[in-house]
Amino acid sequence: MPTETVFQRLLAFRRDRGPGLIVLLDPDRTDATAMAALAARAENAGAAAILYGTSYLTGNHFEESLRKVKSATTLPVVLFPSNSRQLTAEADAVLLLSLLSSRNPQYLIGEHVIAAPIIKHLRLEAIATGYLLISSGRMTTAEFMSGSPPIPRDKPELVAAHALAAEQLGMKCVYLEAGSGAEFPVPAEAIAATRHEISLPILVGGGIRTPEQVQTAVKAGADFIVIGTLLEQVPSTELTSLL
Ligand code: 1GP
Repeated sequence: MPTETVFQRLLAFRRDRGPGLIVLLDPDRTDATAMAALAARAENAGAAAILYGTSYLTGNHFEESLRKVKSATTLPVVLFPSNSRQLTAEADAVLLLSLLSSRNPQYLIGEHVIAAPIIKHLRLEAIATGYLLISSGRMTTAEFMSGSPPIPRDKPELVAAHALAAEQLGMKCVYLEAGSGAEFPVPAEAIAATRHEISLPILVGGGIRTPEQVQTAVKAGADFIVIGTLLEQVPSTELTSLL
């Protein structure tokens, strides 16, 4: 029997259990033991998947820590790389992000060309993702590193048009990103406008810290909510209370 891909698992999760939580683990900000414990808790709380990656990568325990995370959970562990240095066969898949809100070719296609033979060699499942940065109150690492202004948060129609382009380009999902630790999460209007325009799964993340913010995003049409900083800052957060 052919093995189910990670993307198929996510679609099945959404179909059978409704909108889900995805927990982001950042190896630059959290040590391996704490990440493994978080991964186990995420699974017990019914999360859909783990994202693993960081916006810069200063440490040198990337693979070793990932192995520890993998050994603590049966959830799919999906790479969330900011560049081609963060690719490893230890993961189950890679969220292959094209920063469609940018006009910087390096993050639209340049990094992907560098990564393509590596992804093939590692036999990693690539989940092509239209990645849209949306302004969130202050400059984020992703904005600074990519040299790309985010889409203004009061232009939901622009967010939706970028998402529609992602769908027409054949991407598998769209990620509306306010940036890790964002002051304000992605506005409900931007999520709702995107939901109205496309049928692809929509991931929403950045600055989501309360059950109300999760509910707002879900009501607006998000399929998966990504949570990172909250769990680093308040590790005891009850994940089940968020959804
Ligand atoms: C960042 O969307 C993710 O890429 C998660 O953001 O760390 O603010 O939860 P937070």
